Amino acid sequence: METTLIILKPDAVQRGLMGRIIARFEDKGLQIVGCKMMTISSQLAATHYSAHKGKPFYDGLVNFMTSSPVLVMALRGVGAIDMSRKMMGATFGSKAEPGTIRGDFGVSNSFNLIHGSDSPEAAAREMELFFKDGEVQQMDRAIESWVYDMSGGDPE
Ligand code: 3AN
Repeated sequence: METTLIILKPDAVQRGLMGRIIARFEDKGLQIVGCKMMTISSQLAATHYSAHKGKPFYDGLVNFMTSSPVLVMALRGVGAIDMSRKMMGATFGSKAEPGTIRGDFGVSNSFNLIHGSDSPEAAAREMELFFKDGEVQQMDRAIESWVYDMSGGDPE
């Protein structure tokens, strides 16, 4: 099982898209094990996006991400990191395929609605940055054996 960090960005929150985006992940079978609204500080945005420091879009990105509240989510599932990235679609709303979150809900390149960790290393780092101890739940889902084939012992 993997746990990935998803951020519904200020545009998704302001446009009232949280419910529809969350529903897509729940419909898919991914489990929400952490969820909260917060306003990202400049310091946290700088740490989170440190790989992009110096790029032409960096200042705009930090301003955008700190401009209004976001919703952060921890999503758990087998292959949750790649699966949620596929569901998000390409980085730019103008290029993202229909059927993806960015492809269906946005046209902008910089206001692209959602962030998702892009590797297991990034997921571990980002989960630590955005969630404190005790904020991510360990819970058994009653329907787990209908979401996954558990007949071989491992979720399949
Ligand atoms: P993704 O979110 O699809 O993983 P990254 O990691 O390449 O994309 O970029 C991180 C964020 O930086 C993107 N979500 C997007 O908001 C912003 N970004 C990346 N490239 C550009 C760009 N050329 N112009 C404006 N914003 C960009």
